[in-house]
Amino acid sequence: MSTREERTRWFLRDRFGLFIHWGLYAIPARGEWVRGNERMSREHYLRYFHEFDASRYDPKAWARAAKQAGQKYAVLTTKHHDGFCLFDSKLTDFKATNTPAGRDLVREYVDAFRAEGIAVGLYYSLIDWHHDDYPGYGDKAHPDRDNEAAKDKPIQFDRYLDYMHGQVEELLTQYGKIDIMWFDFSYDNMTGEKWRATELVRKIRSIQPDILIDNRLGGHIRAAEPEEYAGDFFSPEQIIPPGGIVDVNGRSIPWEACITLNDNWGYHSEDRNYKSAKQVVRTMVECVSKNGNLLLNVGPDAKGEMTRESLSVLGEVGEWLRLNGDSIYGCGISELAKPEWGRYTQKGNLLYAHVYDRGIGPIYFQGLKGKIKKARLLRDGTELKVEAPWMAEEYSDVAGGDFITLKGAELPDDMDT
Ligand code: JFZ
Repeated sequence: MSTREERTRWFLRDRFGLFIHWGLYAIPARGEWVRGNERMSREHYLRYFHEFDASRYDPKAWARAAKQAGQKYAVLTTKHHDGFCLFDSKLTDFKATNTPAGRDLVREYVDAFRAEGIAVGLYYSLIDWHHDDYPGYGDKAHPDRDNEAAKDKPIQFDRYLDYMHGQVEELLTQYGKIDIMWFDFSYDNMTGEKWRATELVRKIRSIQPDILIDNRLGGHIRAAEPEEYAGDFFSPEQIIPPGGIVDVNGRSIPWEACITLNDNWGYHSEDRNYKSAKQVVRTMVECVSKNGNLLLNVGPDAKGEMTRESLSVLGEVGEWLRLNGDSIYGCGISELAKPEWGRYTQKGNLLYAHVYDRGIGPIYFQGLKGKIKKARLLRDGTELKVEAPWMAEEYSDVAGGDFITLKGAELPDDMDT
C-alpha cells in the first residue's frame, strides 16, 4: 500500500480544486441545510424530489469552467446531509435516477471531468436525514430532532452503517479510478469507530489504493501515530490556519482549506455576496504560502447551471493563473519569513514574490543580499533590476537584504506577482 507521502504528491502539486454542492436543496434555493434549518418534514422535502429535473445539467461545461479556472481537481456532493443521492445506488430509491432527471448524474460528472484531465473527488455525507436508522431525536443536526414521535422509534444504527459502507463501495467500484473521498462530518461522539471507520478505510484502500481521504471521519491526523482512519489531509473550513498545519513533531501535513464563493455551499437565490477574483487569488496564494491547497466551492442552481457570478470569478482567477500559475502549482512555503509587502511562495530555488503593498520605489528582500541571481516579472517575463538605491548601504547592510526595482514594470494595483 502506498504511503501518505506518495499518495498526496499530486495533491500537493496541484493546489487548486473545485468543490460543487448540488442537490435537491437547489430548488428551495436557501442553502444546502434548508431541510435541517427549517425543520422541514419529509413529505415537504419530497416535493423537490418529484420535481428535480436537472434540465440544464451539463457537467462538460462545469469541467471546462474548472479547467479554464486552473483547477486541477474537483469534488462533487454525491450525497449531502439530506440523504439524496446523485448516483444510481442500488441501496436506496432516494436517488437522481428516480427523479424527473432520470440519470446517474455522478457518472456524467466523473466522465466529464476525467475527460478534461481533472482529478475526480466524491463528497459523501456521513450525516443522513433521510435514512430511518440515522439517529434523529436529540441530534442537533437532524430535522426530526424535535419530533417527539421519533423519540421512541427504535433504530438500528448498524443498519445505517451497512448502508453507508455499501454506498461508499458502490461509489468506489462503479466509476473507475477515484482520486479523493471526501467525508463530511464527525461531531460530538459521532466520530471515528462510531462510523466503523477502520473497517471502512480498509475497504476503501483495498478498492482504490491511491485514493486520498479527508480527515472528517475523525481521529487525530496531527498525532505522532494517527489512527488508520485519520485521513490523508486536514480540512479546516472557511479559515486558513495562520501557520499552516503541522503534526505534533512540527512536520507539515497536507491540508486543504474549503471556502465557498458566496455565503452558502448549496445554491441560495438571494445570496449575492460573492468574493472577488482578487480575494480568491490572495486566498489561494496564502494557502500555498503555508503549504496548503484551496478547494473553492460553487453551488449550481436547480437546473444545473453555475451562477453567472461564479463563472465570472472562476474565469478571472483562471486568467491570473494562466499568467502566474508557476507561482502556485508545485509551490509551497518559503524558508524566508513573510515579507512586509506581501507573500512568498517557493519552488526549489525559485522564489515567487506576491507584491500586495508596493508603495513607491524598489522592494526590499530581507536576508537575500547578494543571493538574487536574477529577477523577472512573472506575468510577462520583464527583467527587473536588482540594485541598491542611492545610500542603500546605510540600511541594507544592517538587515542583510537586497532591493529589486520594479521600474518600468506595469504592475496594476491588484493581483500582482
Ligand atoms: C459541512 C456541511 O454541514 C456543510 O453543508 C458543507 O457541506 C461543508 C463543506 O461541510 O459543514 C461543516 C463541517 C465541519 C465544520 C464546519 C462546518 N467544522 O469542522 O468546523
